[in-house]
Amino acid sequence: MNSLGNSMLLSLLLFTIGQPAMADSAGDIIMVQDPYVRAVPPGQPNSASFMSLHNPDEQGHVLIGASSPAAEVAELHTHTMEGGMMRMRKVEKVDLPGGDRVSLEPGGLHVMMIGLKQKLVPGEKVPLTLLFEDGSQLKVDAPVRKLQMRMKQGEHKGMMH
Ligand SMILES: [Cu+2]
Repeated sequence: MNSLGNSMLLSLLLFTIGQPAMADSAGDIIMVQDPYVRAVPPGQPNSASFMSLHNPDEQGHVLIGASSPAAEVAELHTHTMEGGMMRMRKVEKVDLPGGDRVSLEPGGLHVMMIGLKQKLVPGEKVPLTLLFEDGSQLKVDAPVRKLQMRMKQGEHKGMMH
């Protein structure tokens, strides 16, 4: 084996040994409340999942990604206003400050599920794995839920002539 191969093997070994103890990992500490995945019509390639993340720890933790067997790719996204338009963009991480709660909700932060590999049937559960900066993971089962479209303001029936 050449020296490059040796050093790669060594760093792999060090990486394995250097794994943080799981006892106080984010995956053990962070509490996920009310996770759900948005039901989408058949043929729709993407969906999103939402939840509330509570960090009861004194120190902050960081969500850096997610994965799900239901989608090719899962990305952390947020919504921003750009030139009067709501746009989604990918974020590299979501900070979870100690003692605080962060909501992933429609119109804000969400886990984007890109390239759906299965139908999202309301009532069924979709496994979702959250990945944290310390290398730990947290698995949740998120039920599929149909989101009601919000009534636009001013859409009431006109009674005046
Ligand atoms: Cu998105």
